[in-house]
Amino acid sequence: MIDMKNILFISPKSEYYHPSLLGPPPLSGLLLLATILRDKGHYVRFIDEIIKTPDYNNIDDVDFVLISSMGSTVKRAYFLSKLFKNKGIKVVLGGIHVSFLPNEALNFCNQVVVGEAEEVIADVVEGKIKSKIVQGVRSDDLGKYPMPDYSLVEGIKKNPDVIGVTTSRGCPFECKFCSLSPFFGRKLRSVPTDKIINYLLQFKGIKKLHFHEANFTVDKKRAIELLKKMKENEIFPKKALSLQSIDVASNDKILKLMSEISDFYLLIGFESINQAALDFYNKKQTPEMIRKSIKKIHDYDIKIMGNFVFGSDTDDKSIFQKIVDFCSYSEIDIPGFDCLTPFIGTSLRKELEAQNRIFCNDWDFYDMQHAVFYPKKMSPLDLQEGLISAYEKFYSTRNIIYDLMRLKISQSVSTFYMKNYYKILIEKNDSYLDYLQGIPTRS
Ligand code: B12
Ligand code: SF4
Repeated sequence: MIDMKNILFISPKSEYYHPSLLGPPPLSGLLLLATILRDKGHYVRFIDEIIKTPDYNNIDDVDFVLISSMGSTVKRAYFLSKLFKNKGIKVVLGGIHVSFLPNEALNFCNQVVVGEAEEVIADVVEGKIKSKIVQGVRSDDLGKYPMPDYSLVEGIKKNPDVIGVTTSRGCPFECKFCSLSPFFGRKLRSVPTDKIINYLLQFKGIKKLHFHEANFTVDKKRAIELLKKMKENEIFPKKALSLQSIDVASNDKILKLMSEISDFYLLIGFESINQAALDFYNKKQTPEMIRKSIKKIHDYDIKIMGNFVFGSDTDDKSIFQKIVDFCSYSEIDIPGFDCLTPFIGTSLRKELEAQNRIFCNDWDFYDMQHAVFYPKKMSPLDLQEGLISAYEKFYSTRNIIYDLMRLKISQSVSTFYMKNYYKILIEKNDSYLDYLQGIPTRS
């Protein structure tokens, strides 16, 4: 017989606007923890602040508050943490940011779980683990955990329009700026495909299915098996999105299956088309591989959300126009532009810290949309303005008209929507530009 606890889960929303916040699924890792505790007999509430934010002043009847964190949401997590701690309620923090900075987090909460929490979370809320910093466990057997139960999310539709599922963890690569391989490790660990299929059967014709892992197709055999079973079981989401490296393009079977199953969007970190920058990022790809992969993926009528990072030691002010031109002539469907960001836990951060090049440690701005360090060949203001100019140039009225003239209707519609999203992002960042004006140049 367990001592049943009332537990409130919160997936916090950052104060700043991000285009990716438009209609995304709740954080599946946090929801998985809620599902585990519910299955153990605890009473759980799950708030995703992107869906709804209740008046927390009216919430006193809980024993524990469990809050997640990534760089851009951690200040909100700390704010909520203090709010509940002041009411005498125990607060536990977890997630990628606090896992690398547990001592910072302990200024705001009672306990911090470092890393993956499935194995320890019940013992934490049941009081069997009392240490302030709790070490999580990287289990090889992901099949023993339940799948996240979306019905726990407050305010979500009975048949949600969008869900996220994490079918594997780990990525064998070591890109310099990435916190995922330090966090989940380089070894790939997967949920058994039958378990995923059983879960997805309840979402057969869902509007959007997101695969949330770092690298969906890194194990080609597994990806083929999963996609094949989706096809056999008629699991045909209207749109599907997955994150993976460009080697997906080397496998025709995967691309064919993807094109048969859904209107697939592949989010791929191209990062640059300049070999020196790719080498700086430790990205195991060449501009030639990037060009070929785009062509191949498009041959299967699959859409590409290509991400590019600005600010490598080899980038000067000419990089922004070069990347925008590349995106236009290679017809990347939805390019995303990022500032290189020294996230906690990355080798990039260690390198820039050693060179004393980080001037901003306000985590609100660790969202890949703000210049927070001194690039080598331009100023932080140049980097910020260059990022904005890339958005303005690619998502422009001129490009919308150009696509319409070539009868690329869906492309012009998505450019139109993205133009409006990014317009808001740019407007909201005016004060950051003012701040950067005042940053002294590096001697
Ligand atoms: C889904 C997702 C989103 C969704 C989030 C939906 C939501 N409702 O918040 C959307 C699309 C909105 C999104 C947006 C952004 N995201 Co995002 N996102 C992800 C993604 C792809 C999957 C998360 C996931 O499900 N992981 C799998 C689960 C199993 O892992 P987990 O969430 O970490 O949870 C485990 C542990 O961390 C721990 N845990 C987690 N929370 C808690 C809480 C407690 C109390 C405990 C005890 C334990 C615990 O236990 C879990 C199970 O083991 C990750 C990449 C990844 N693969 O993780 C990026 C990632 C988290 N995002 C990232 C970024 C940068 C962003 C954006 C800033 C991008 C942008 N420029 O727009 C925005 C910011 C949004 C914001 N809220 O401010 C970075 C964060 C880097 C960092 N170190 O901070 C990541 C790591 C991707 C990357 N580029 O490297 N994102
Ligand atoms: S391929 Fe993607 S997930 Fe893997 S280390 Fe590089 S950036 Fe991170």
